[in-house]
Amino acid sequence: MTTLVFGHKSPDTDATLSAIIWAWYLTNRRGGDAEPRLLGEPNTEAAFLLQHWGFAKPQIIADVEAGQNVVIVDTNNPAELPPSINDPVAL
Ligand SMILES: [Mn+2]
Repeated sequence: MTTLVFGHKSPDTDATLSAIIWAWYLTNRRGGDAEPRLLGEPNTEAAFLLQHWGFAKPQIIADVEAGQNVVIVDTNNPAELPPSINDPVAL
């Protein structure tokens, strides 16, 4: 399963770029399979940096599926995360 890496809603520069670098690290330095995601359009500064440094804008997601592997960066506030982030996994 691909691990999705994302920060908080209303992504700023640290939510956007830390998701990209952490997904890169997991994939290219730890032998994992990770991709960055955003929980909304990046703000003006983050969008500028993506364009300036030639990064593709990560896919924007509205929620996560139960059981999805995730890494959360730049927040520890559940109110800033996908609505289903705390849903239990059916075993
Ligand atoms: Mn932030």
